[in-house]
Amino acid sequence: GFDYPERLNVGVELTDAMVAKGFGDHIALIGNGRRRTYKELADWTNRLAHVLSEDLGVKPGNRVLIRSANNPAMVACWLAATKAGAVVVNTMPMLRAGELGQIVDKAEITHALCDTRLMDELVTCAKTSEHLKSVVGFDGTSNHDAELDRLALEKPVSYEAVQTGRDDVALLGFTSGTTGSPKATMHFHRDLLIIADGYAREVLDVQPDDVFVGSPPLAFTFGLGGLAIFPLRFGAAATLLENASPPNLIEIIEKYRATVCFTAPTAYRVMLQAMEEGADLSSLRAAVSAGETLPSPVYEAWIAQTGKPMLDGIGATEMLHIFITNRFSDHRPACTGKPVNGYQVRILNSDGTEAPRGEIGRLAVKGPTGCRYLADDRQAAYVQDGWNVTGDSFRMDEAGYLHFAARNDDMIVSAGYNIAGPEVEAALLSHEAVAECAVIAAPNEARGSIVEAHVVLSAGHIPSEALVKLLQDHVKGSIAPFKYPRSVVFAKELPKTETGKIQRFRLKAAQ
Ligand code: 3SK
Repeated sequence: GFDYPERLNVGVELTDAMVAKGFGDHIALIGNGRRRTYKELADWTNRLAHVLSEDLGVKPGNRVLIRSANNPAMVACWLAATKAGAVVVNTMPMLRAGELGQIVDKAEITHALCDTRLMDELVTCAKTSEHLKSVVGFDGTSNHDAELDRLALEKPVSYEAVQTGRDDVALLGFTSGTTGSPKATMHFHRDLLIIADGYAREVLDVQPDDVFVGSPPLAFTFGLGGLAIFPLRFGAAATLLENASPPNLIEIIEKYRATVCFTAPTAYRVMLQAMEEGADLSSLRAAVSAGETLPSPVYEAWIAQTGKPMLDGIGATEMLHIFITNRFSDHRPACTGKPVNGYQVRILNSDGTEAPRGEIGRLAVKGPTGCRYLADDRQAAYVQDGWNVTGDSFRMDEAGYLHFAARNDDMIVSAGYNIAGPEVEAALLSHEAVAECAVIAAPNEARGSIVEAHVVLSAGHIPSEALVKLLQDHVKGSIAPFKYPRSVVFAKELPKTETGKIQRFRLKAAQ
């Protein structure tokens, strides 16, 4: 189990406590052309926390929204607000006033810290909000040229942090899903350490000389864990990229000899190509893939190129971070591995009973983190009998390994057959003509639904009827023939979220 003192402030644990442990001179954050040590980060966040408590009037428990791209200033604002006892909501730069408004209303946000380059939409949102009373700008480029930075420069470098309880809420993670209004998941101070002391210690064995890099936004708990909490918990360095496109990721890995990368399979595919063209990514010792199913060809090619496994894992905003994963010494293709220590899983039938081994069912999980929706009736559906019933269908094999089948929304029922869309995608991806694909259900009079594949072709291949037939035959030869895509649509690109997840619902909506 995890044993933390009753009084615990995760903002302090990741900064001043690290200085006290002797990491003061280690590099903590790299970004926007600067490197900052743990001592500098502790001082910076203490000055900012003074501003929050004294100038802005933030009280413990107030909800503070942060709006920024990934950069060191965003990390500093998050840590400072946490030290001041606030409950933080990190948000993505792409959100518009309407989406920000939903978050502000749901979380009853009173204060917002915003990169000055992203003020407009937040100011528009603040005009109609009954809760949001203060919006203060910070300089995301770290030139200390905005109101928050100027106020902070006047403050002392030590700060008496709010003595939060280990079970006080520290973070609200928003998750939108494909339908319905956004849900806010509440996470305690201890939860933020558990994901580091659990997954990151057990699976990644993080060391102080590690350098982290990756693409998920800090607004997504996958990014906050992988790009801030994990490195800072162990005295390692976090590189933060405002634009984490695959070419930028590659450049930063080469420049800083990054050792741990958190991103989605799409970016790893570009890295594989870049390595073939001479990029030196040999510093990477851990390539974590999540957020989207890892196609076997990408996993196999990574091992062939680097001699190291890619670590596929699955997490959920509700659970805070990854709870099932492959390991360096125990990994398989088309397999998500086994639960992280401390987590238990079950595969459930639709009536809630446990499915027999080998059968596909809903993935339920129980462990040291779990779902607590803020003021939301959907809590009762997500947590049943102490089990978190996720939105994913999995199969557990005889040896206890878990195999992803589909998002529950991605199960296709065609002429009475249950077909997992991702299984068809994996079959298509194993053909050299297919660079990317997404499989959805298309309405069909005779069969109810048919399997429809949206395919982006690899360089050198052009759409044709003959290629459709070739791909259909390829699927029939790889998996049970009834699963083949009766419709194949060629596309230049697939709709994706900022975190690289394919948005199948947008393909469905366009039908
Ligand atoms: O698998 C995911 O999508 C996820 C969600 C939240 C946190 C971490 C992960 C990997």
